[in-house]
Amino acid sequence: MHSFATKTASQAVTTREEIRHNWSRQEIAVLFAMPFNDLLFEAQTVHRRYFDPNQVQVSTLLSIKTGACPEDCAYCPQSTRYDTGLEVEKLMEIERVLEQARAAVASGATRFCMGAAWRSPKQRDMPQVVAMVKGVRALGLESCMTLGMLTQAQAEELAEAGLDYYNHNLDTSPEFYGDIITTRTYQDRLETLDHVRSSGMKVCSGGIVGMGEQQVDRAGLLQQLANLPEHPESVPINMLVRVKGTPLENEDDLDPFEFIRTIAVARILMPASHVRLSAGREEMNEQMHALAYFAGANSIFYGEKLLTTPNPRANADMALFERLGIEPERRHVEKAPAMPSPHFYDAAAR
Ligand code: SAM
Ligand code: DTB
Ligand code: SF4
Repeated sequence: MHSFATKTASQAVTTREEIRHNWSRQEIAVLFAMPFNDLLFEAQTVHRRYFDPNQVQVSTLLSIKTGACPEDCAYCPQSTRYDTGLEVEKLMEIERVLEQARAAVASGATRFCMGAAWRSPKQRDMPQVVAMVKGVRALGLESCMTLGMLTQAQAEELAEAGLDYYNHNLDTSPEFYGDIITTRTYQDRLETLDHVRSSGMKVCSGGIVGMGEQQVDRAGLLQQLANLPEHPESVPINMLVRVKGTPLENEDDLDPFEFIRTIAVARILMPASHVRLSAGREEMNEQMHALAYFAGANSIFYGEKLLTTPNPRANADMALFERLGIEPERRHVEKAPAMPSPHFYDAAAR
């Protein structure tokens, strides 16, 4: 294993333009074990083949139905099983959702994500959800929803309404999964992803780190995602937000460099996907954000709140972008440029 890690970085990973779906756990373990600088250099090298290294996509997130969820996800403040003091809110009126979407347009976001604390959507809620998708798209925003498990028919209904992305996370490795959730299986999650993909929507799927899992579980999560028949277009990497009242409230800190390694390995395994620095940013300083962007993260949730927990203020994110020479991505890049944008060379010449 060590001899692999000491090869030059460009020998260590994929050949140019190669997108693979057959990563072994051992190969991924080797990436995690690389010297930190080699791993980051490799991740950044791969990143530049597919993306402008100085652009980060920004999405706004809105909770359209909050709390009272019947599931038992051990990390989640919205499960009805844990006393987290959360105020329960029923499905939001369409006009209130659109007010927030207009504010997102004004703040420069290009994607608007709506999340509901459901195990899966009820048929009676579908017309309201469909109207939200249509309204958000009419404002020129890309739309994303995360509503829990979907049947094939529900996925098709959302695709038909124009929903661009569906978020459904695998959360962790198949082996660790049972320690975190018992009310739905890993296979249930894979089936929802399959329904989303076959309905023609884009897939957003990732997981959470810092839940007490081992490195082999972080490798296992990324292996599952990278070996899907098509890579998810977006891969959110959440750092656990420890919420009082949940079973994971006293979980130990994850080594920050291990978090950065996870981002870098995700970037290498899924070179053309947006890797999203998701929950947990409130606990990360500017240096940590900068390292995550260097490791290949190129998407964030933007705005003061995630679903129920705080997020850095938008102006703090923009101030950091400015200091790092990063611009918000204007639109989703279907096929990324082979070379950095002209902006990259302008910045380099300064
Ligand atoms: N109820 C739906 C579901 O679980 O599929 C959608 C909403 S759920 C809140 C979306 C995702 O948020 C979860 O899959 C999990 O990855 C993430 N999440 C929830 N609570 C979190 C926490 N405390 N820290 C980090 N990520 C969290
Ligand atoms: C995802 O992977 N992270 C977002 C989004 N998908 C919907 C949610 C993070 C939630 C963090 C805890 C909260 O704010 O309730
Ligand atoms: Fe419910 Fe989703 Fe939270 Fe699990 S993660 S308890 S399904 S809202």
